[in-house]
Amino acid sequence: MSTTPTATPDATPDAARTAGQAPQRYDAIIIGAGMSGMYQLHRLRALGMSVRVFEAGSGVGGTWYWNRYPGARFDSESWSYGYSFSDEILKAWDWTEHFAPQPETLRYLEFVADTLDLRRDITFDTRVRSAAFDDTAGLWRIETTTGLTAEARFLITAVGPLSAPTMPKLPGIDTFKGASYHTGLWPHHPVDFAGKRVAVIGTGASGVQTIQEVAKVAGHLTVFQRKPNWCAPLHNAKITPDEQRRIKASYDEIFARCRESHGCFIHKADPRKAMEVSPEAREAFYEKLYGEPGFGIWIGNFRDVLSDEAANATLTDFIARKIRARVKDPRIADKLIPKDHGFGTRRVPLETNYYEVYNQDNVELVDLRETPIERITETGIRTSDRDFAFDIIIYATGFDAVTGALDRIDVRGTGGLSLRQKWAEGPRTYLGLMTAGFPNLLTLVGPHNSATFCNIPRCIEQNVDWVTDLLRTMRDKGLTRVEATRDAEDAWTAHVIELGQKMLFTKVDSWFMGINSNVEGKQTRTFLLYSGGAPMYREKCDEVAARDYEGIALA
Ligand code: NA7
Repeated sequence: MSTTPTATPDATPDAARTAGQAPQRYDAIIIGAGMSGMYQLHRLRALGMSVRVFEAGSGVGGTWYWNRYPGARFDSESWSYGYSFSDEILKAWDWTEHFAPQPETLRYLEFVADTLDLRRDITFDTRVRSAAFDDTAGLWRIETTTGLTAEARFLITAVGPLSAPTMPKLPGIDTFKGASYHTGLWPHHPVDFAGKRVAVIGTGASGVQTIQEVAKVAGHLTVFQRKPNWCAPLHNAKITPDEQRRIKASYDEIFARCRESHGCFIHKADPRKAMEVSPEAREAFYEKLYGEPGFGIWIGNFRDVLSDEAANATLTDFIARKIRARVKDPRIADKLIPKDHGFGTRRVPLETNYYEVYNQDNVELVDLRETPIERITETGIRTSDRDFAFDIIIYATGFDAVTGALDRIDVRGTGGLSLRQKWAEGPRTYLGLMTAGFPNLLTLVGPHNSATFCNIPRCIEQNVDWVTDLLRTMRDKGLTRVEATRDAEDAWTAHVIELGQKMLFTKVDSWFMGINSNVEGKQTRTFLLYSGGAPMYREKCDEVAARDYEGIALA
């Protein structure tokens, strides 16, 4: 597949010298130069620590570096998404759209890297293959795919929750003679769809964004849908100069509002329950939310629509009617309406004219539950029903979520304990930031961490600030080893699972539940998120710190 971006080695001279030689020693190693790795580097450098970031890509940006597929953009309001910690950056950066497209977000992150002079401590084009803790020396040693080795007291993973792309398990993928791409490994060169026969497999958030864009120019687009998702309108718009001024003047309020809301979005759940209001008032409220930008319909809705089945059914029915009204052919509309889960119980893709795409003559929907794909052929895709010919196949088939990027590194704790094995039945963590048996390992945006269900930079800043405070405390007290206790880990894991049971998310298969049909061992539901909300999570983290890092053995 022509999916891997061209690698331009950009390793620093210092790190390059370590290839085949004695490992370079740092105070901390960070894996990943996305939003969390960049900010963590900045904070630790300010503590006076020596830090090296290893990044698989050729540039900064993580998610926004890799996901260059057509139509990729925020579902968070741009002005609520950027880093909040630097007035200089906030003042200097102008978002052009309320929901910025990927190229703009990547430019923003490059601008941050320049402003903070981050690149000098990042080794690019270098994927960490293994990390092992040497108990005697109290050091993490890492090996990379380029042969570099390095060691550090602390290992901080900033690998992202959706960064391990997965291809479908289908025979013949390598035999296809046309071009094929995974949305999460999109090439850096432009891809021309004009007049081409294009297939998209997958209808999650990435598939929906891709489909609505490709449908504008493709000669013919065939969408291969296994399960439909409930989508809602994005209502994006350009930011006017007046709005720009207002945004810049109100960052404090914007971030304060985010801090108070469950997922750190500007949308706060309505304090009412769905059944407390009349059917007319309910319908009017749903209509209002459906007409507003962003995730309001999902997370700014009645407070019980994601936890109470009857409440959820009213919203689900409303959205189903919207889909029927927007898609002309009732049989196609029916295929686009999920029957096995309610609205919002899986990640809601936000869309712009997505449903109208299926009214176009150049677009066809193939329901894989009726006619499954049998194989990829030299010329296209064979389903149980027929052979399709394509010039381009796009795999929008998602990621091995949250734990997947960590699973791809051979992480070994004390006594050679493998993280992959420890988490084989589901992750066990303390605060989603640590796991017993792996001293001095800190997992930013790890499983069971509120950052996995969040307007993510808001939670990233919390994660990084907390970790930085921990390392500063350790330095000030002359401590060198930090590890979650088994008891604390057991209690946190039980707390995460108990909270999850109250939510409808946990009754449905999705990446929230660690389900990925293309990855062995990921067919059993295990809740990967933290559903207590960012404010409660923050409070718990702060309590732990205030109680001298309760539940954490410091030595
Ligand atoms: P998702 O949301 O995991 O979606 C993946 C899609 O690919 C989904 O529709 C899957 O269908 C489909 N899929 C996966 N494997 C196959 C096979 N083998 N055959 C057919 N269809 C398949 O990933 P996205 O990249 O869209 O979004 C991930 C997150 O990134 C998103 O939630 C945002 O937070 C950003 P299924 O539902 O499993 O039947």
